[in-house]
Amino acid sequence: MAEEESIRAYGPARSTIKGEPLSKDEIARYNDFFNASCYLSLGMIYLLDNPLLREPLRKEHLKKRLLGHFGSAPGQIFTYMHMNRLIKAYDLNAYFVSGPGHGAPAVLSQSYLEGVYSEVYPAKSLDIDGLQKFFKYFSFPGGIGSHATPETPGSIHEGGELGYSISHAFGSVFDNPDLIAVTMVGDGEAETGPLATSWHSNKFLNPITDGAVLPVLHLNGYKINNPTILARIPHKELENLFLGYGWQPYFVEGDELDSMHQAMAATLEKCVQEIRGYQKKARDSGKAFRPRWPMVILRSPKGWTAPRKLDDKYLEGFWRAHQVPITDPATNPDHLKVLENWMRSYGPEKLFDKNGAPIAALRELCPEGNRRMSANPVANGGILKKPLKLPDFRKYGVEVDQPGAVMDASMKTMGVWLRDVMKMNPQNFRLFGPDETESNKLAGVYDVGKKVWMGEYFEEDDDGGNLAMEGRVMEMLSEHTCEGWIEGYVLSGRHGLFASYEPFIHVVDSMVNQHCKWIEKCLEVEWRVKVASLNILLTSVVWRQDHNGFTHQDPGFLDVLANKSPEVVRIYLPPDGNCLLSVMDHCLKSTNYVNAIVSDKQDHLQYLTMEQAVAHCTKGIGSWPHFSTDAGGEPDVVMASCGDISTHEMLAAVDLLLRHFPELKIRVVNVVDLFKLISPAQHPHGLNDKQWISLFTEDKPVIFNFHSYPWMVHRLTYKRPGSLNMHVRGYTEKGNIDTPLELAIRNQTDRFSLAIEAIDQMPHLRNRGSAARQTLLNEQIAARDEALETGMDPVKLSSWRWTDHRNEKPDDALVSQ
Ligand SMILES: Cc1ncc(C[n+]2csc(CCOP(=O)(O)OP(=O)(O)O)c2C)c(N)n1
Ligand SMILES: *[C@@H]1O[C@H](CO)[C@@H](O)[C@H](O)[C@H]1NC(C)=O
Ligand SMILES: CC(=O)N[C@H]1CO[C@H](CO)[C@@H](O)[C@@H]1O
Repeated sequence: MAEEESIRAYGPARSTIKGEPLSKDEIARYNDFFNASCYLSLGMIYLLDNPLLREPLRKEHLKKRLLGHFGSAPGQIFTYMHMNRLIKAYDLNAYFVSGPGHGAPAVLSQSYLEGVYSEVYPAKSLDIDGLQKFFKYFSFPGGIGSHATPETPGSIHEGGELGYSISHAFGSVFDNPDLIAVTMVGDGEAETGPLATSWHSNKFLNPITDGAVLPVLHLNGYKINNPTILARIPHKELENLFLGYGWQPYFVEGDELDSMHQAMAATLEKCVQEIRGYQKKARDSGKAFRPRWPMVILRSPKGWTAPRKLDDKYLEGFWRAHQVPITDPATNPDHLKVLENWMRSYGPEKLFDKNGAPIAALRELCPEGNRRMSANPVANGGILKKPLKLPDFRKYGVEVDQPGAVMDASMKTMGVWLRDVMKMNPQNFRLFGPDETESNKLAGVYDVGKKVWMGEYFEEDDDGGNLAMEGRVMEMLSEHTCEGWIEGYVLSGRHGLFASYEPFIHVVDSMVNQHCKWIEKCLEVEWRVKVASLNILLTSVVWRQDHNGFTHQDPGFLDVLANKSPEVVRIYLPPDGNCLLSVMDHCLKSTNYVNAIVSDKQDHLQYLTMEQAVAHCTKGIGSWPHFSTDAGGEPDVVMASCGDISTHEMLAAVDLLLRHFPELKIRVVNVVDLFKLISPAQHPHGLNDKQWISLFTEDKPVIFNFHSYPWMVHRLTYKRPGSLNMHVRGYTEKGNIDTPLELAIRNQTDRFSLAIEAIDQMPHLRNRGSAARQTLLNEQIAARDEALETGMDPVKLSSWRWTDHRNEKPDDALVSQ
């Protein structure tokens, strides 16, 4: 095997870019800086006391539990410090994304040496006491986590759940033309689906209006207990892989430090020059293009600078260096000695002055002020966030002169408003989605913001493709990448909306989980300023999947979200178009939440005027007197609903009931804000029990038609007064290729099932109701038969419209045939 094709991380540097930009003296200083950083990383993992080893190391100085990861740290440090040289030389606006955030000692040590950590946390001062605390609180109860958590200055990416570094980084550089996100990608991380697909983000980056991501693929060869795939394929194959992804990979490989410094310095400089060169070319000419953006492949040993072996076990350059490299120093005196010698080999007595502060020569290698990567305000995006300018949604509403009798497309209406949101916020609002904007009836936005596309173009693309080099809509068929982009975009101080098919948002359940955890933790970190909410619009919902069938029926994302901390999640199910507008307006103004908004994309009945909708959505839950017959009195039954289609069937059921039993006192209740149902002790939106009773009563039957799985409503209303009277219908995982009504019948959420349930729950109707019950059952059977026979729902039922029953004299009411 030729020398340059070796896939081992040993020996003098082998690099694509040749050059020796550093003087001997500089190399010496970089060695010191690297050693100081590695020392700090080990100190965090091991030392409770004696932080500068001014006494012989004794087991009492060690933390009782040894936690954290060393293996990843040296390579990350190496990259970070060499980027500092270029930030200073070129006055770059850059920050660092640590893909394997478990290598947090790397970024924490850099923040400490930059002085940022002490500015943010004064107790962790730049002296021996501060250093002792800095070490102690790492991965320690009451301290900070062992990843690049929200407490970490300069981090927008925790890197706990692996796979999102590249998509986060891209999200942060969109519409940030000066910014460079230096992004360390773990070679283990690179095996994940989300990371693998995110390399394609380079087809969506505009060199004029966006900044750049500089990925550094960290081939340290191992994961926890396995080699990594990318580190064990031939050199050429690896190079070709990244060429195929459209990147220009530059290799830096080896472990001999002096030559590695030269290689890394030369390579990163080449990358920075190329990035700035492409940007200048595009910006000077005004012509955007897709360059082959540079990336670095850094092949260095895992646990670089650790002892090569501990007893007869490999350590440096092997998976055993992944976490705590020497696990038993407290009980094994020989290993304690090895650890001490190792730590001393970095020369802490030379690197820290008599007060325990890093020597000036180290500090001089760091940039200043906000150029320090851990001080970059982009990583505390709330500081940079400007509120959106929002057009008055009231002006975009649907005209509702006859409630429940007008059909309109809620989503399309909202799309027009969204278009104007884009128009008024051309640089800090984007719409993200996996190829569904058109299908989701949001195409109105293309009038002002096209779909970003830096790939090749065909003539036909002009035919409604809406592709453009510059645009506001980000579409890639990867929910992971879309979610990562919007997270990065929002966390760096901007605003966005992610529109997804309801069933396939599950693809990013776990990413949304992680984002919820991040923003929740941020609430506890004083210096973090709130960012915009992450808004997820769920459409193409479970109840309208006529041609897609069972695979496309899954409303369960709401269950996932409901598990998250109530401080950071909100769930809205607007029943009609005016409510959707009101809810969207609210969500785009809100901060620090994940908002899920569920709304179908097809034409639906409209129930509320704009004025009523605003009042209803402000309350989040309410009775609808214009659909109720209990005016001022006790209801016989409460008919409740949550969700647009569920509300439609529920009102049709009310209509059926009133036709059969004109004297019935029915109260119609609608829920927009799902967390109104839960106890206020569990969610700030929850109704108290008095408010609850005023809507649902404590002794009358409640038939509740829910958009999603019915158990969720039971779970939210557990222990509510009268909760045993609550009869919830929802999707029960029954589906196929169905007509809308037939699908509802299968899940017993159709008007007949609801009306029958209501009859069954009213004791005074049990005997009298028999005839009506029979009629309803017959109608349901006939409807189902017709659907199976003709492929269509009976027109009489699908074209059902609400008629006002409130002024009917009993005789007016038609008893169903
Ligand atoms: C999605 C996900 N799966 C599994 C893990 C558990 N895990 C933590 S570290 C690690 C190995 C990571 O290897 P790599 O990305 O190469 O990081 P490094 O070698 O720099 O530590 C694994 C599997 C995780 N954090 N996230
Ligand atoms: C840096 O640390 C290594 C041990 O990892 C040691 O061999 C080397 O001498 C140190 N360099 C300096 C300049 O002290
Ligand atoms: C046909 C069918 O499977 N119907 C089911 C619909 O859901 C209810 C519960 O709400 C089940 O009891 C039915 O069996």
